[in-house]
Amino acid sequence: MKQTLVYKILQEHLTSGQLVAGTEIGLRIDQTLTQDATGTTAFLLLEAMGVPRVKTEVSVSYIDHNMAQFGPENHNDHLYLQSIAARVGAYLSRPGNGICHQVHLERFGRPGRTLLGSDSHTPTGGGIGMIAIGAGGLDVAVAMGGGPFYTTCPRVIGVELRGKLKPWVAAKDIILRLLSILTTRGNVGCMVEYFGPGVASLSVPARATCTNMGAELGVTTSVFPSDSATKAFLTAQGRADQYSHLAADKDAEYGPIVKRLHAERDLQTIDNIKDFCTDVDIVPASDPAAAAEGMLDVSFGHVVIELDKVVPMAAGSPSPDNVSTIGELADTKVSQVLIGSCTNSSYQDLMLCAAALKGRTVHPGVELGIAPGSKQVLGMLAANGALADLVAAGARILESSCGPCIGQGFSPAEGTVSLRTVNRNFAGRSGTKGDMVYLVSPETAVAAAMSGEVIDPRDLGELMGLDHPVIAEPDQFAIDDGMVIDPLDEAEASQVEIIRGSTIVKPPAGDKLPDPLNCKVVIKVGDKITTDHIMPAGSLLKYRSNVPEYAKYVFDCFTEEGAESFAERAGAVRDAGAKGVILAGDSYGQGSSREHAALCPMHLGVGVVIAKAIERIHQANLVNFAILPLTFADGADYERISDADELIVHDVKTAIESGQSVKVSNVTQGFEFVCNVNLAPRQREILSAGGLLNFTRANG
Ligand code: MIC
Ligand code: SF4
Repeated sequence: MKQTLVYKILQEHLTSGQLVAGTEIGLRIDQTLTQDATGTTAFLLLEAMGVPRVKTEVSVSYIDHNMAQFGPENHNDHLYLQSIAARVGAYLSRPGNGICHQVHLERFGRPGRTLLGSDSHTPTGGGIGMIAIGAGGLDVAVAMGGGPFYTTCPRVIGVELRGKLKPWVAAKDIILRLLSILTTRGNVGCMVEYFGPGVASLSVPARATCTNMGAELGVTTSVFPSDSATKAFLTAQGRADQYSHLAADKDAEYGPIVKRLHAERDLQTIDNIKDFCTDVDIVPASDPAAAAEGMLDVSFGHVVIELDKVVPMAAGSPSPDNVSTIGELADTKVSQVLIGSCTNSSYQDLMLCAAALKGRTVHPGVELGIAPGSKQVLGMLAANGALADLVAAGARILESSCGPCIGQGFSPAEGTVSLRTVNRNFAGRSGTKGDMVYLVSPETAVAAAMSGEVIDPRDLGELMGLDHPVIAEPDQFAIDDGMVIDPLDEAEASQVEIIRGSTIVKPPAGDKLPDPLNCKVVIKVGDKITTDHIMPAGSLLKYRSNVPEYAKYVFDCFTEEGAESFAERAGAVRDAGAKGVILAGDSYGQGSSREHAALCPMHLGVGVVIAKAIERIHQANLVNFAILPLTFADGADYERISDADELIVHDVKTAIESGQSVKVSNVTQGFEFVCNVNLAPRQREILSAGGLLNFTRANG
């Protein structure tokens, strides 16, 4: 059978199961990546599992998120991470070396390998031909200990690229176009595979921009073939020996992919699917209740994007799929521009900005911040004079870290527009309530920095006499791994003392769920609730290593001033001997991999999440921390349940062990409803054991 590239790499790493879409498979993990905001928990859990030494080919612990260092917490984390990496045999990328995904691509990523990272943008590695997956820290800890990673064998969404991008149009515009077609919803259980004649024209950093933001589609990962562009990149990184050619079999088949969409509400998406996909077929939803609500099953073969026809795009708050063309936003006044993050901070990206800004000054109405993705990028810009051009133009050079992308500084003023090359624009993520953040390419960002408004970068020639700068890929990147600490040998490692500041608190393990489960709704939230809503980052990120403290801020964005917080309400339910319930709409838990969005609610006594749909990484994190994830059999029941209703989930044990559905009584309102139990076999075992930590301890 002709195989996709995804299936070829999966096949080579299969430890259990078969490559049948929708079924559970176990994968051998070659490499892992952690970052400090999720890494402290991952390593604390690794310690709790009693794993003395990592067993992967490469495990890298990055320090790139918590760099603001207000108070001792961040530095305490850094010292812990450095000492534990030395103890267990992991590489440590020191603060200042750069953002995990950019550095991993430059220095460690390898075609055909599997990478599991405790960060949702780990799929960036797909740009170099890896199967790179984001997961919770506990899953990554298991992989560091040599355990397989379990996931759903994917349906593969083929994205055929044809032609070549026009000047001033960038990889970011490709992925924004794809987001407008596939949206952030309904892609759980899929992986994206790029193929076709247009692939060759894209460099590895450009491909990595597409795979990075594949996370926003909600797919498990995205992958590009490994070809001469990959070889050129690896050669320029001094790693030519790590190249291997990888591609799907000729005529490999993709799809059909079915998306359930609403005939009216999703009209634009349906039109986009018709315009950009092959073999489109639209029928009423197979489920009669859904069909009655106007839902359709829209199926297609694969997506086709003609690169020549892609135009500059932007995604406006509060969702990365809220996409329009730059033309539609023309003349919008811009007060702030940020170029950086793991999406668009490569050497090529920043060289383009430097070339555009050379000899000019940032518009007086704009503050421009630039955060180079890595020490390598920053060093090269410094060496070739581009950094001086940026500084001369008035750019504020920020450190090579996540920084503003995760709300750590550089927040925009109220009521102003911020154009950012980052990948997420969830409400308030920039640190400002009611923010208006547009996700754009570096080309569009720099055009706004110069003009003070949203303009189509293709007009820069006419408006400012600026020709499109052609940035050659370097034959040789500046290679200096001095900020990476290599693993010690076993004898030396065993002597290392682990440094634990007082702000590093052992995370709680889960508990078995009672049967029947008496519970109470602590919060009712709507659709598209992201992990940023559940567990805010920004200035609170420093509490990541201290669950009891961090848990005080669960769902903080929904607490009115002076009102009881979620933590207080959940605590009261827990103290009364019941479990808390989180009630949610569609796409619950979108966004990051942060397991604190499960761990902190668990600490507060939450035992169940009932939603219309739950996103992949978050669903896995809930299970890992012994919270039962349920979905409504009939979405209409969501409307019938109110905040503070008391519920009883019946036959919990059977539901967890083998049930496909479970009966729930609403005691307060006196009715019953049914929920689906969508658990893979191994997840059932984990929940039965009271969470992954207990399961791993019991099963070695
Ligand atoms: C993010 O982009 O939201 C983060 C911060 O990188 C998270 C990880 C975290 O919350 O620490 C992610 O994407 O997984
Ligand atoms: Fe860091 Fe932002 Fe990338 Fe997350 S999305 S890893 S916060 S740069």
